[in-house]
Amino acid sequence: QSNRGLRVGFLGAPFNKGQRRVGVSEGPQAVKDTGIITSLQDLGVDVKDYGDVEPDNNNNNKPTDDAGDSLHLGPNGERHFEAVLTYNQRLSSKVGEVLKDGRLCVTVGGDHSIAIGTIHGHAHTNPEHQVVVLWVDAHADLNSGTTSPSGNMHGMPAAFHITNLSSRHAKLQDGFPQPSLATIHLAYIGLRDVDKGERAFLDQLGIVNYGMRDVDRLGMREVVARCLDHLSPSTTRPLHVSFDIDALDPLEAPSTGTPVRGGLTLREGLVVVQEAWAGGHMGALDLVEVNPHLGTPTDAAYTAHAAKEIIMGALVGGYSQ
Ligand code: 4U7
Ligand code: MN
Ligand code: MN
Ligand code: MN
Repeated sequence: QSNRGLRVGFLGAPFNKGQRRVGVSEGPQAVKDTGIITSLQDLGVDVKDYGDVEPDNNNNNKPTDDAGDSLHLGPNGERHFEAVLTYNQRLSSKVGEVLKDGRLCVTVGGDHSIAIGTIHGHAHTNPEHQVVVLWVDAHADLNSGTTSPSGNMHGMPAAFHITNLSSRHAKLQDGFPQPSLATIHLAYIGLRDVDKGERAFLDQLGIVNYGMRDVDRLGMREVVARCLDHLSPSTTRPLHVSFDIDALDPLEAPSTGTPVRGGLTLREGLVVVQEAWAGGHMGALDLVEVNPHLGTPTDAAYTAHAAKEIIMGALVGGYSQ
C-alpha cells in the first residue's frame, strides 16, 4: 500500500473554553511533539502544517472557571457561548480552506467543542453540504443548554449539527452554525457515560450508537463495519471522524479532562480508524481532548503517543500493524 498521492493538512485548534480544565489548549503542541508530521512524511504522505487557529483573547490559558473570567452564559446557560461559537466560525472557514486545497483536514484540539467548527467547515465545503460523521467517544456530546448537567459546551457539539435538534440551540446573530446532519448521518462508538437527556435524544431520534457493551458482545470489527455500512460514506458524502481521546480507556490515554473507566483499548481504537481508512472517502478527522497538564509528564507523553497512533491509523492504516 503506497501513501503517495495522499495529501493532508494539519490544523491546531488550541481552544479550551468548552470545558473547565486548564491545559487542553496545549494538546496540539503535545501531539506535534510526537513527531507525527515527520512520521507521515517518511511514509510518503504530502503533509502541510497550517499552524494553529488561535483563540482571539490572550487569556485563553487561564483557568476557565476563574472568578475573574466572566462566563458569558448563553441563553440556556451555555458557558462561554459567544466565545465558543465565534471561535468555531473562524475554525470552520479554515477547515474549508484546507479542504479546498485538496487536502484531508486533520484538526487537533483543544476540547471537543471545536467539532462545531470542523464539521460545519467540512459539510459546507461540499456542494450539497453533505457529510457523514463517525463520533468515537465515551460521551455522546449531544446535550443542549437545557439538558446539560454542566453547561460545558464540549458536551454539546454533536447537537448543533443535527437538523432535528438545532432549533433547541441558540445561534449567533448571523445564523452560525447551520446544521447539516439528518439523524441517519451520525453514528457513535465507545459510549459509556451518556446523560439522561442525551439518551432520550438518541432513542427518540433513532441515532445509531454502539456502547461498550456492544463492543464486548460483537467485537470492534463488527461494530465499525455496521457503523460504516449505515453511514455509507461516498464521494458526495465524505466521512468525518471525530475522535475524542477519552473513548480510549484511561489506562491507554490518562491525560484527558473527562476520563471514564472501561473504555477502548488502543488496539480497538485502531480498528475503528483503520477500517474507516480502508473504506475510503475520509475527508476530515478531529483528534480532541488531549490535556498534557493532567497526570504526570509520562502520562502526557503516553496519551499524545496514543493520539499519534490513532491519527496514523486513520490516514495511512497505521505504520506498525
Ligand atoms: B467530551 C457531560 F455531564 N456529558 O455534558 C457534560 F457527563 O467532549 C460530559 O466528550 C461531557 O469530553 C464530556 O458535561 C464532553 C457530563
Ligand atoms: Mn467528546
Ligand atoms: Mn468524551
Ligand atoms: Mn473529555
